[in-house]
Amino acid sequence: MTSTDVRGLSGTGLTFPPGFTFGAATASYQIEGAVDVDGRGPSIWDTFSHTPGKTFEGHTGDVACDHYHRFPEDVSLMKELGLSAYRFSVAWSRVLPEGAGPVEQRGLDFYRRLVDELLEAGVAPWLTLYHWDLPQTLQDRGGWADRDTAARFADYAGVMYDALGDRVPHWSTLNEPMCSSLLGYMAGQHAPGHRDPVEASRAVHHLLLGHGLATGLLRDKGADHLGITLNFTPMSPATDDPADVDAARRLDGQQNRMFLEPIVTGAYPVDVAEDLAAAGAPLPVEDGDLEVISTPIDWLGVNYYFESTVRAVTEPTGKPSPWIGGERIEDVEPEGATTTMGWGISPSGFTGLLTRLHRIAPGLPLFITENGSAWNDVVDDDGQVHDPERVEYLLQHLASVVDAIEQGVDVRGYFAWSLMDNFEWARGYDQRFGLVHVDYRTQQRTLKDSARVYAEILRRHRDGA
Ligand code: IFM
Repeated sequence: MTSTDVRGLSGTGLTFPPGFTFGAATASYQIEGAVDVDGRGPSIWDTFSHTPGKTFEGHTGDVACDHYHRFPEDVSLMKELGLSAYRFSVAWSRVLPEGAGPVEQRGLDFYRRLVDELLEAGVAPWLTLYHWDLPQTLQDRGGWADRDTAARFADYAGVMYDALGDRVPHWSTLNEPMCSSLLGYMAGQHAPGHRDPVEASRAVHHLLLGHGLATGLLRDKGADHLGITLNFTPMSPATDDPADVDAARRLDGQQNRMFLEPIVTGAYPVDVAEDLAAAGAPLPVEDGDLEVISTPIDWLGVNYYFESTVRAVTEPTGKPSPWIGGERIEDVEPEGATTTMGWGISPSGFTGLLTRLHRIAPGLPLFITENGSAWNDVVDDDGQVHDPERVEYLLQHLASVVDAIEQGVDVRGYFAWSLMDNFEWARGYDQRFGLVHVDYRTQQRTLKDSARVYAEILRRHRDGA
């Protein structure tokens, strides 16, 4: 892609409302490295990634992108791209090495320096308190299956707000509680690697409870731009056979509605609560919990990657499943091209999702907190990284956001996943989602073509072109 090609974007029709936020996102364990530095305590992802057989070729986040030491360079890249915002997460065990108790000032100072650097560069910090790296000490006491973890999360949120509330305007409690609960405690594909429906159902509820407690506390401390990020996957039945239709209902319930509805309506969907109870894993709701969980938020973070088609099968699939009571449901292979994650590409599903969310929660502004794709990126002989598939994915999905806005959906921002290639959890460094290529041997950063395209879109938006 040459600069002339990039300038040829005028035909894309990508016009966003004034003030629209454009950013990129990362997460602590995926980029920071420095796991033994400055008093950081271990998290469940240290334990999991160091357990043989859990991640691709035994990859760990020990070094990752070494962002802990290289953040000034990374912030310079953000400035060069013209990002107006940067979404990052805090490693709880850097700040509270045991999850609770003494604060590690050196860990807190790292985030202070990062925030200062961002502000200096004119990039607004969007802070996520929890992106999956639970302190191991709390897991040893039961993790998210234990109700007390919700209270510990709120305490940690308070520590962070006291330290950074004066300089960080945008706060988010959790990233994708679906993954923390159902991938971590049901499918066992993520830390802590358990396969227990009762623990999984408890983790769902306690994550949401932690979100509500933290939201209330931060609000009392003065936060006025508070949200949560949920990951949504539209689910369709493979056929109109009632068994397939019911499979799609169940998975839509556990993937999408089970997390959204308690927050925006103050109740779990009745059918989902019944499914979980029938599977012997009832949601452990106590009096008053749903009032806490539905503490008002100011915005909803939406992560979207792909749509799923599902069908019912007569025998259990025998594969680890994130779905409670979903042993007889399987995914249908996506049609057409897939990313290297094996995910289908469906920009129209994105518009459909956004209009649906707007119908369910009409007054709630939406921010796309993650969207992106993984491809086999290499640094070419010309020293550049040509990633036409990611460019196309980006343009198509931005167009879907524009479509949704034109249909009246209140979308206020878009964060690309991810700023740079990083540790893709159980898939290790095998999957590259970045706008910026990272050579993990040298830590050299190289802007991909998609980064240049994104920068050009942002420039045109800023200039009102
Ligand atoms: O890398 C992850 C991120 O941590 C959470 N959302 C999905 C991304 C791609 O799998």
